[in-house]
Formats: sequence, structure tokens, C-alpha cells
Amino acid sequence: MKVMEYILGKLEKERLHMTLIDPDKQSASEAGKLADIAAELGTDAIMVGGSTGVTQKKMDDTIREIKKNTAVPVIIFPTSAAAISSYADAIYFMSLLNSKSPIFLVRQQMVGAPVIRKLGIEPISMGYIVVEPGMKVGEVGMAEPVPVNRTDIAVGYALAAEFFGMSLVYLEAGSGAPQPVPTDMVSAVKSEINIPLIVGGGIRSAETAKRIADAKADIIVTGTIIEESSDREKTLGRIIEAVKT
Ligand code: 1GP
Repeated sequence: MKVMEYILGKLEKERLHMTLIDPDKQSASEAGKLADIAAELGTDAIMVGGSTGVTQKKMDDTIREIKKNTAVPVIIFPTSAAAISSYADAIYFMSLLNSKSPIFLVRQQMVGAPVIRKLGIEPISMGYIVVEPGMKVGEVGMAEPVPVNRTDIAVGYALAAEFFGMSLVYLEAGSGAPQPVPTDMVSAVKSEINIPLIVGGGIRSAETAKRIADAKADIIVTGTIIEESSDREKTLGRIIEAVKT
């Protein structure tokens, strides 16, 4: 089954949780163990990517280890066209809609598309919107982060993604953000679009995950919590439970 079909099929029954693993933050074998923990706790997919230091080799090694350890789909969350791994099941074929640079809007995509076709990875089209504070990804992606009080701008970008024919919209506060995307922005965007909404960045507790889920995000992404929290299994387990109930 294609990964997008798997996502849409699951969304008919419940909200989804995805775990982001940055291949630059730990060894490939450690990444494999983290993916195993997350899958056991009920995460629905593993996303692999990061804003800096991601090489082709790190992507390949990390994804191979993750695939050895888990059966959940592995989706590339791309840094650039230079690190696309053939071991993944799918890739978010994304445009950073509020980037000031055409490099992140369409140029990396022009370079990456033929590679994706050749490798036979499933591209999943996604409009990626960076919201304040935006963190590293906002900086690297030369974004003009959406101000937290400008829900109208987020809605505009999200609708543009849908009208472009994209399959998903991602509201991103940035990995490690002190605050996640505001819930009123999540609910305003969700009420306007007809494609699934992903929200990530700065979600580190079940309470926060529940607030974002209650604002009707379809898919909630956490990354840092599994890398850093000392009682990560307990925290991640509670986050996944909050997303699902
Ligand atoms: C970043 O949205 C993801 O792209 C995850 O963010 O690391 O803050 O959980 P965190």
C-alpha cells in the first residue's frame, strides 16, 4: 500500500502521530532503537530529516537501521535534494511556501524530482509553512515566519497549498520551539482547508499535544522529546495517547 493511502486510511479512524528523527543527532543504530521505541508506543510513521549536517550517508544508514527495527512507514523530511535515500518508503515533496528564496520554493525540488523518480520513492506533496519562532528551519530555509497573531496569513498559505493541489499542509513552529503553533491558528487553518493538517515544533507534553489535537490538527509531529527527555518512553507514550483519544 502506498504511504499516502495508509495515512488517509488511518485518518478516517483517528488522529495520527509521527516521530521525527534527525540523522545528525545520534548514530544510525541509536536511531533504529528510537524508532523501535516510538513504534512500540504507537507512532504511525517515522519521519527522517533535519535542518543541518544531514548527508546522504547519514540518511541511508539511519533509514536502513530504522527499517530493520520497525514496520511503520519511513518518510523522508528532506533537507535538500542532496540527501534523498532510496531506503525510505516516501518523501514529503514539500515547498517552503513562506521562504524568501526560490531555492526552497521550487529549485531544490527541480533538482530532487528526477532523483525521486529514478529511485522510485513515493512523493507526497506538502505545503510547508513556518510559523514564529521558526527556529533553525526558519533560518536555514530563509523563511519569513508567520507571526503568531497573523492567523490570516497562515490560512492564506494553507489555502494556496490546497489550490496548488498539494496533499498535505504542515504548520511548523520549528524543532525545539519554546511554544508550539498557537491553537487558534491551528483551528482557523483546519476549518478552511480540505486536506490533512500536520502540526509540529515545540510539542513536549501530553497536555500540549491534546490542545493541538483538540484544535483539530490531523497529524501531530514530535521530534526533540524522544532525543532528549530522560523519561522519554513515558512522555512519548502519554503524547501519543493524547493524540489518539
Ligand atoms: C520539527 O516539527 C518537528 O520539524 C518536531 O519539532 O523537535 O520540537 O518536537 P520538535
